[in-house]
Amino acid sequence: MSMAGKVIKCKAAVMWEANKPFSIEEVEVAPPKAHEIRVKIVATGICRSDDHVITGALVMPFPIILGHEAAGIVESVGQGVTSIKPGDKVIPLFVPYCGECSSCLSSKSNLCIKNNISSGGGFMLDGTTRFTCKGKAIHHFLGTSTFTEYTVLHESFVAKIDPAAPLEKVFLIGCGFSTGYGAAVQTAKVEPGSICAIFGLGGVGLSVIMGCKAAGASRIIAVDINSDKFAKAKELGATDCVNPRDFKKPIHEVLIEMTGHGVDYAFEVVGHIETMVAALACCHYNYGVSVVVGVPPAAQKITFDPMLLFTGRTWKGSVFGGWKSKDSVPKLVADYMKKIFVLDPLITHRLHFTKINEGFDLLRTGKSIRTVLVFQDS
Ligand code: PAD
Ligand code: ZN
Repeated sequence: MSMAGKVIKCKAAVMWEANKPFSIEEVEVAPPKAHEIRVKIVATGICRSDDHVITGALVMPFPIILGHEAAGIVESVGQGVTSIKPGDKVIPLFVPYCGECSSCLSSKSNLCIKNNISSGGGFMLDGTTRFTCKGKAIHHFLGTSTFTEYTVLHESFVAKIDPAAPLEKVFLIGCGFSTGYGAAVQTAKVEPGSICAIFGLGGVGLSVIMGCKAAGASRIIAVDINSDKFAKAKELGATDCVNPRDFKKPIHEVLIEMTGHGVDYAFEVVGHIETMVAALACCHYNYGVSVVVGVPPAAQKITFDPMLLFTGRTWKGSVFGGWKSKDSVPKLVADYMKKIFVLDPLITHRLHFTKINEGFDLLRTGKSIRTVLVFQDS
């Protein structure tokens, strides 16, 4: 029976307040309004950015349905949606593409002004929500909200992908893989022969390693305080692995000694201000480029020696790997289908969606890279 135009009742993982477990609830998902799309989520990954909301490092309004890295199938569309139809396979986009704003029109940027990150978010573009639970409106997250059987997305937050794509793999193109890989090939534009350092070897940092390798970097130095992450980093292309806790001196000095004058490109993929400064300081004193990928912790400020910039280093940030999402996501899916890169090594755990709290424990204890949550019982 078609539910188009009707409210769908389904299960979702609601985060009622900060620092609490998820609670699996029955929620009501309103039909899509004009230019919106209702999607049945098939697979969704657990990313550290979701956890940042729970801890308060990324400030969002509660109650909220988190989740932003996913793949699913269109259930119904609102008025005026012409490019996507029910049954299409799609990936939600936490960085939208409206195609009209100064960022979308510029070849230099990808952060569409309709993004939900810098605005403090929590709502659809019209300022309302499509989720209700126990009579309360539940907030959206980054225009996506994928820890639910059904979600509603504005059409500028959706990319249609190859109908043959395996959703349990390509969900990673919705965040972790594209963010890391793009930070190397798109934001930094790593050249062949470069020396790179990557701070933080989660799903995103390991994808930076893949990007550096694909770009032909000659030395890829992987940095993490959890040495259990080193085997996978080496498998994906790291040439050296360094644990800052094995040294008395600061990590940037260790990296400068290892490389002579510092690295060509450094990537901060943790989300701590200390590693942001270390990733700037370990760059080549003249032309090194440092890219902030980790989400900056709320209300913390950085103090650093401006001489680091004066002498020629560049400091930049990268959201969603610099990709213009709507255009690039289908292309990245096509590249995956052509086996240009792999995703399997990043997916270490598969759990039923109702075990979401177990999935977050695996992330917090450093045991998982990516856990994929699935909605089918098998
Ligand atoms: P993760 O938690 O799986 O990986 C982080 C890694 O950092 C872990 O392996 C930690 O052991 C390691 N780590 C912790 N402290 C240190 C330290 N002091 N020095 C070196 N390593 C350390 O996270 P993830 O890979 O899912 O995400 C990484 C960051 O990227 C996180 O801040 C997330 O919010 C951010 C992110 N940014 C974007 C974007 O668009 N810029 C997208 C997705 C995720
Ligand atoms: Zn993410």
